Amino acid sequence: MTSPAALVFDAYGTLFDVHAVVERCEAFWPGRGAALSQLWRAKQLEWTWQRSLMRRYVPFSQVTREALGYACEALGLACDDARVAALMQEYLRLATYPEVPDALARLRAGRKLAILTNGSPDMIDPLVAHHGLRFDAVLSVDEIGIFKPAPEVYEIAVRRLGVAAADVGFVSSNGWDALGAKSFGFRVWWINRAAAPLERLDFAPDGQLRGLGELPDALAR
Ligand code: LAC
Repeated sequence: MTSPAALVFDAYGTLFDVHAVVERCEAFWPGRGAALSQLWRAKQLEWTWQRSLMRRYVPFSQVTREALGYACEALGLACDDARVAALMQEYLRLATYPEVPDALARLRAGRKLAILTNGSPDMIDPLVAHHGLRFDAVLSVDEIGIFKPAPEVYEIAVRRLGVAAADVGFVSSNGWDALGAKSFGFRVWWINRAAAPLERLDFAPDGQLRGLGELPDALAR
């Protein structure tokens, strides 16, 4: 099979580690950082799905802030505006997974690289700039007002990159996003760092890898 003309990456959880916030959470609430980070992320995602089904889009930055407030309340952690602001700031400089910068540099030759994310521009643009990462396009669902895995979202990449769906390689660590992209018609690599079981939706990504560093070789096969 020919190598994809464009590679499109999910952002949060794939390139950037959302649980990089744990350290700051720990500093505020010792012993509770990991639990807070897990619930924060879980609610952030759940509400994107709920809002999309209800057609009640708001930017991901708002969803993320509201999910943080909910998670603190649910866990009984006192949280003021200053702590919310500090943790939202952390989201603008989340660590990349260690292999990401090198892998992106190796993947760049001869093809377009893009991000397609739920993240609104006020979140994703500063984060990409913080790490000095170079992409041909940083695409956000914000331009159409519905979250992944709505098919319209994946269509953004086809339209904006000018590449047919079958020529797009989509890369995500979020199993539900990988399958959303596969359902749409992309070739999909699921970055399954945690060796999690596949979501049971009757179809599968084209490949499963343990990290982004394995992608250049997978594309060459
Ligand atoms: C994103 C979410 C799925 O970056 O993490 O789109």
